[in-house]
Amino acid sequence: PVAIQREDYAPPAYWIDTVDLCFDLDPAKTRVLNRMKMRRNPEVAAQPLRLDGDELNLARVLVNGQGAAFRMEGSQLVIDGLPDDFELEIFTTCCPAKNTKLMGLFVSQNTFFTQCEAEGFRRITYFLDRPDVMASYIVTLRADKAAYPVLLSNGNLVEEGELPEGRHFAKWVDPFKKPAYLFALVAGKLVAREQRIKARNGREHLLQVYVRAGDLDKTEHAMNSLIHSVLWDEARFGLPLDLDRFMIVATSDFNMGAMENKGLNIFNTKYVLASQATATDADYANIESVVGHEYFHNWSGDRVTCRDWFQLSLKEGLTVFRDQEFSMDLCAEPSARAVKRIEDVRVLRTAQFPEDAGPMAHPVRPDSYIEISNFYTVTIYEKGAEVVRMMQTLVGREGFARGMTLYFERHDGQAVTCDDFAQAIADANPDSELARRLPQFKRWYSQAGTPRLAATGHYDAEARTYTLAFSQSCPPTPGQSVKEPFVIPVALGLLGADGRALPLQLEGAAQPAGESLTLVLHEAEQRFTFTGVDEAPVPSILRGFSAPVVLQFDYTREQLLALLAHDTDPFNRWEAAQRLALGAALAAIGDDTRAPDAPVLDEALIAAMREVLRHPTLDAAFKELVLSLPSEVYIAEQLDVVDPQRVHRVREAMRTQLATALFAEWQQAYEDNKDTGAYRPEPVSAGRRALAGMALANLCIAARESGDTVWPGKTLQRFKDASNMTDRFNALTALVVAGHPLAAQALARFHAMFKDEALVIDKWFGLQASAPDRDGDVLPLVKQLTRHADFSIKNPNRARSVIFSYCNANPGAFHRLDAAGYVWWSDRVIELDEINPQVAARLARALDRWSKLAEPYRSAAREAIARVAARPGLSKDTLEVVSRALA
Ligand code: HT7
Ligand code: ZN
Repeated sequence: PVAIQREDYAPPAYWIDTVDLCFDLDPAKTRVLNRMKMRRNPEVAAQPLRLDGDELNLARVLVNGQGAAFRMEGSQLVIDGLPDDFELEIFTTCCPAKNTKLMGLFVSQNTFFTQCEAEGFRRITYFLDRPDVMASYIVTLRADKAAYPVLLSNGNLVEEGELPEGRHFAKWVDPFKKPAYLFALVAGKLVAREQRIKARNGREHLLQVYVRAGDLDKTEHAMNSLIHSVLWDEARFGLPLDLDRFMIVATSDFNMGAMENKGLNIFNTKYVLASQATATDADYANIESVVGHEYFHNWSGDRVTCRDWFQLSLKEGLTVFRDQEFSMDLCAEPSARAVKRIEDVRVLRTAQFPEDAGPMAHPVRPDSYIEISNFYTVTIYEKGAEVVRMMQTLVGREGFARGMTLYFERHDGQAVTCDDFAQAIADANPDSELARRLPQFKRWYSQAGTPRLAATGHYDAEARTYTLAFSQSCPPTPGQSVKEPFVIPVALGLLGADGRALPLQLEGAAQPAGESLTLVLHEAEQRFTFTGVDEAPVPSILRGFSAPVVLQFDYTREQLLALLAHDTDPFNRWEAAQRLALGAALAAIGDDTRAPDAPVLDEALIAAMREVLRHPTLDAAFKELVLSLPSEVYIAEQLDVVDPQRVHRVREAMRTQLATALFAEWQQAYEDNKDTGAYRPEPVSAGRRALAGMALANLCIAARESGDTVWPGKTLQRFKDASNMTDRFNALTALVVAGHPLAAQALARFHAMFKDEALVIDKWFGLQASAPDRDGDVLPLVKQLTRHADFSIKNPNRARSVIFSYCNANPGAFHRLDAAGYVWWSDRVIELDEINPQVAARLARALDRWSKLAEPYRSAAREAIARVAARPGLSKDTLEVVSRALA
């Protein structure tokens, strides 16, 4: 397969002004009549028209109503000798029932859905399937009325009626031009929750959430999230809803989370359906943020879209930033905002940092790809959001809002680039550090890899100065051996020995800053001196995680304990605990003489954790985060050579130690937080449920060690009595994680209770596949789960719940000395590749970091990847991933 290069971008040779599509929907053979008004792009040298197609049956091609000569070049339909303006009519058929790739037009539970981003529209009809070709769409859907009573597409319903033989039709007109990737249709037996709202600007809208009949009672939260999203975007950025009707439709077969088709968002059921009996607090929070994310795309993605797919982060990074801000702004308490920020950083560091250090590392704006679906990554999304966040830090919140206004004014209705976005934010803030250093700032778009920011502090007691010296570097990544310095905003404060914030007077600055200030680094090495510093301070650097870098500062344990006890910046307070726990883990992992049951955490750290757990004013969600140990993946990332079993054993030892040493505190935390009253999925009570769940898990682990049966018994009772899924699932998890014999009956009961709730059964599978390994028992269990009557590898959610949970979320069970986990992984990648290459390629990434593994894991992992790569007929999706891994 050939790699597409960003540098090769050329504008299209033809434009499509209007598209009139008529579908005769039939699962076995859907007929698609596509009539386009097209014209030559006068700015491009004359050339044949090349239309993209994929797995289509072509029946007819007419140019201006006449049969036309055409030829096929690979999958492209090529027509020569076209006039400057013409009408092109193409008639094709396709088979949605056999579409297991879930791209283009497919059937799920007797309902038709589409997925066109990035290149799915070409599986529906021949087209200029690229985001810079924007057209007006008129869509007519025809189908059997009894089987498909609801017929939906983008925009407004302008006509509907009956047809002979029990069929009916609906005609939709989208008032906005759009690229093909935003096209959508849905047809099936669906019901809708409806809400009419009046926006701040007075315009009325109809909001609809479509689901299968039995699920209507689980749509209230999605609808509320949508209403909040509409109001928030108007209030925060002045961006109103531009449609009379905005629809969300849920499907249980979907490759990703959701899709922002104009006016007709299609969602994975996982991000729509919630009731207190079936969804956890995390599910509720995810629904809020994904509904927000897709809605915010209506401007950042739909009104202003990407010129080409290399610019994907233009819409995805910006929209993740917007959904993160949305979720934070919905938090009533400032502490809940901080918790959300910590959670977002945790995702970045455990998923994006490894990506940036591995074979799939790529810049936020990549330079080349073989299969664009492989680039819907945490780098494009989460790191892209951090780049936008740094822009906001550099221009201020109001300045950023001004920049957004300018961006949408300048580019409404256009397909643009990441440069255009950064330019608009800078132009709206000409006196900002961003505007001053824009070309350098944009290295965040062009250079891959996570920068290392090394800092040292020097206190001069005589001169009463404190000097911070910074040096930045960035490791090489595939295709980029040398990196230039980045612009790095570093928010910081200084603490005195008693925890007080020290005043900040930067040498050379006219005014003292408050308790926190932001330095803007731009050179490889820079020093900053603070004057009037009366004591050796503890520096709190990179507050709020002000840049996506690895901060290397040689904190003493005492300094970290001081930050954990006193920092007013919640992020760095949490970070101090993470550093302490990480330091202990790394020391134990590196100690070859360590006895298997030797303690890992020292008394001072346990005492500090005890303080946090007992703290009278800290909120529960924050406590839960501080008490959460760094994940095995995060610990492994800090090592040059990883023995996954050793990492697993050390982390388990830490967990057991925290569970037993803080037994009394866990009991208290459980008693204090177990009753949260009538269920409300908001951050404060969710935090209390999370802490109660963590306490229960620790109490069950401690009970395992002591032989106590009281807490496991109480946990089983809690599992049975719970009035919401969060409490029930936390209790079940506590029994499973502790490996208690009562887990088996709880799991059986859970399955029986929820056998008809697919999303809950996904949890049931996922929990077992991610359970801690005891003597290699998880792989046989996972194999057994794939033979369970409820398992289907064709359903992406179910495949993820078993296969991904095992391969990606259970390193202690996956990395086996006998390599059986890797062999099983390679079999599943190969099996999935024939069904759904996108899902297969995601799974193929589970061994991205193979070259860091210690022997014998390293050789065995390489062999398993090579086995996949050698498979004849592999999709380009999977081939790109495994080839990069082996390169
Ligand atoms: N923009 C959406 C991307 C998406 C997608 C991409 C490839 C294959 C299937 C897909 N489904 C949705 C999702 C989003 O970021 O909002
Ligand atoms: Zn998105």
